[in-house]
Amino acid sequence: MSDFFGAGKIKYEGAGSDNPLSFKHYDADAVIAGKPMREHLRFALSWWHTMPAEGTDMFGVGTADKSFGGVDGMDVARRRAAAAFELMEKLDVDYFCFHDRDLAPEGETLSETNARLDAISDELETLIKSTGKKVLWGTANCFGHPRYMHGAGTAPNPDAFAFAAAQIKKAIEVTHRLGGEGYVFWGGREGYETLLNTNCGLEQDNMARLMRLEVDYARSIGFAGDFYIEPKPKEPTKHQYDFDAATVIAFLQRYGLDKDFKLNIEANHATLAGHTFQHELRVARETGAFGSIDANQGDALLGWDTDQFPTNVYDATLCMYEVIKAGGFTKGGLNFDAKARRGSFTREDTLLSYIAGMDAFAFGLKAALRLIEDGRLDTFVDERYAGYKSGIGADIVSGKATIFDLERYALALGEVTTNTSGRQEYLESVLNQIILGGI
Ligand code: XUL
Ligand code: CO
Repeated sequence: MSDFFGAGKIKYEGAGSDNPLSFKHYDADAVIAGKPMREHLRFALSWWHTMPAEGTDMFGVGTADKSFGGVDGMDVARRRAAAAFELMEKLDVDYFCFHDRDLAPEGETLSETNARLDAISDELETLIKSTGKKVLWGTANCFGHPRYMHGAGTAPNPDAFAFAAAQIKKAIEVTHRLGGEGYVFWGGREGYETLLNTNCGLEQDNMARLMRLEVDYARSIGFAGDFYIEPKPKEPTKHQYDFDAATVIAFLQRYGLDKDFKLNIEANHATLAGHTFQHELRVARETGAFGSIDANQGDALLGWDTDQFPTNVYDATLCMYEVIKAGGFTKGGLNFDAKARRGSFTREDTLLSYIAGMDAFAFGLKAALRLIEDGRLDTFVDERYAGYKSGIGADIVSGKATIFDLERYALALGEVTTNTSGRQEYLESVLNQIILGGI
């Protein structure tokens, strides 16, 4: 194994440890609620932020050297693959996620690009076999190249649509070949800058056509993984069609794709849509569309996707509460779609960022289990809706009550006198007690 990152394997040392290169909460093989923590959490490394991203922003060039001593494109790509597996080994991260273009640079033609991807896939296949690491999901970068300036599946130019179709077909083949458990569609430029030049109806019809073509092809080659859509309301475009979980679910139902897709919910995308992370997870769970998570956090004061490593234990707890209520992950997992800050440019910063994120979610898992075991929240919610279990409430739920029955009932009632307190502050104090009690 390479030694780019310098530290040994990161070990669990418990909450009292002051060793920064240790886990305080993530004890991968400790069994809680019937399975090891690693199986509850299914952590994944995001190739794009971790391996090639050098910290470039709108105002400055990169600050981190991600060449790993390589000289040209494919040499660097191979070294990054070795470094990624070293990092996963050291952090005990079992999965990774990638875009096709994260793995290998584009060539002059699509055939050359595909050949490069195949060459890197040969190496990845060997690394996967020797380490047991797995692909959580793959995807295609159909937003970075100038050909996709107006979108890919929603491009006004059918040549761009065709190119995207071919690129995604190849990305699905690579994901399948590497044993991927999922495939993500994130609509990087599938939206618009102005309605003045946009045919929204045709664009969305075409996006649905592309998804149907790709899903059918994937199933025809034996890919049995999950397909996900990752909602995001804006950035890079002013308005993205996959705005939020509810919008995506309506889109899937409208085009008859709801049996084929689940959702990959990203925390910072929820914030950009004006929702909490928990809200998006709740919508996914209650519509049976919960699939996977891009675990990161934004900055409440900023209006863009900062993709920070998640350290907010309240959000992590409420996220894991929804995951457990959804029955846990099946093929999905917690992918850290997160990057160290531009000023945190060292390799040790990469290790420390992952440790911080993994510990926050390990803590969140334990706190969410305590919340469920404690039962006060669940009992409160059950009792709040108990009126629907008998009398007029049961008749509403069963559909037995007609509009005339309800009118008769209301007339006889005179006034509603049965409201009780929502007790929000009490419930927030229960949450505090459980979270803080677990330190
Ligand atoms: C961008 C984003 C993507 C997707 C995969 O905001 O989240 O990295 O996760 O394309
Ligand atoms: Co993401």
